[in-house]
Amino acid sequence: NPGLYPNVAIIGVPMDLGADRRGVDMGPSAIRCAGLEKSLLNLGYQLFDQGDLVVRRHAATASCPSPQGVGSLKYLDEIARVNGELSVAVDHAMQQGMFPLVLGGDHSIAIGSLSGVRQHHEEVGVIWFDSHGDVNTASTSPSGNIHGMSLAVALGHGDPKLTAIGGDFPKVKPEHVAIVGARSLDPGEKAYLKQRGILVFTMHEIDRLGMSRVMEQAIEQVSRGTSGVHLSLDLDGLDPGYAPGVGTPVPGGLTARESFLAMEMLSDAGVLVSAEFVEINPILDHRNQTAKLAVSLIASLFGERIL
Ligand code: EXY
Ligand code: MN
Ligand code: MN
Ligand code: MN
Repeated sequence: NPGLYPNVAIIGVPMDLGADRRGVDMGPSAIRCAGLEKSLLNLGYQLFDQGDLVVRRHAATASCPSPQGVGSLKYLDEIARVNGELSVAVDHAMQQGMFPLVLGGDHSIAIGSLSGVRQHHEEVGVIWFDSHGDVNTASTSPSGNIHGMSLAVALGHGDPKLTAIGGDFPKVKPEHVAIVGARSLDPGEKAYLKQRGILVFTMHEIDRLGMSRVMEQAIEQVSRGTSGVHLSLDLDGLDPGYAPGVGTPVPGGLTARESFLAMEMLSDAGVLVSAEFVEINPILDHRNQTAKLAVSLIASLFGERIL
């Protein structure tokens, strides 16, 4: 079932400078080793694996554990540079009629993905699947880690080196975003989300309504007035029981079944134009279980069904 996009461009981004803990830079390898290619080929897709972008680490940041970066925006310059390249890579893939499937890497790479998609869709819908909101700015961030700021940057709030990537304008509008799975929001993030009326399905709503109704409403919200939807899936949206290999695990998360249902519903809606799977940390994983789960989720998103 190749669906709408028979050609898939795979773009790896071995980035971990947006997070405090090293290891998510190995995410793209882990996902490939978990059998991504075979799984998508079996579904009838043509794959164009572009390999990995180059993330520069000087000797100090390459050590493990990584030394804490400094300032309110750690490793800003390199993160901005890589996201600029990612934006171009996503843009080129879409220019060639391919579906960009971006493999992270920490969640700061959503900045480049969304900037690239925005070159092709003036109004982009976003499903932000995450235990976090990632809407901090330098002034609200408790950590200075840019992976906790990427959605705010896409909405136009952040350092100009990041918000200007791919053009100095917001890449996404607040009414075109739905966050699914939230359960760890900083005080400044709560204020940010409320102020802008952003649709957030926390675990509370998911427990009360069920994933089926939540995804119906989320898809409806992000499809209205947009020409395409981007899925930004942070594996820490799932409960650490299912996805232990993530940079910042948060208990009380989504089950595998809820997550599969979300992928199937999104796939059935036929609105998706791009996707990214981020924050897999193989160092913390058990026998690549989290990357394997990611590959299964990707297969569901690309149309795999039981019958
Ligand atoms: N909200 C916290 C911060 O900004 O530091 C934690 C962010 C973790 C971000 C992860 C990837 O989604
Ligand atoms: Mn995230
Ligand atoms: Mn997260
Ligand atoms: Mn609109």
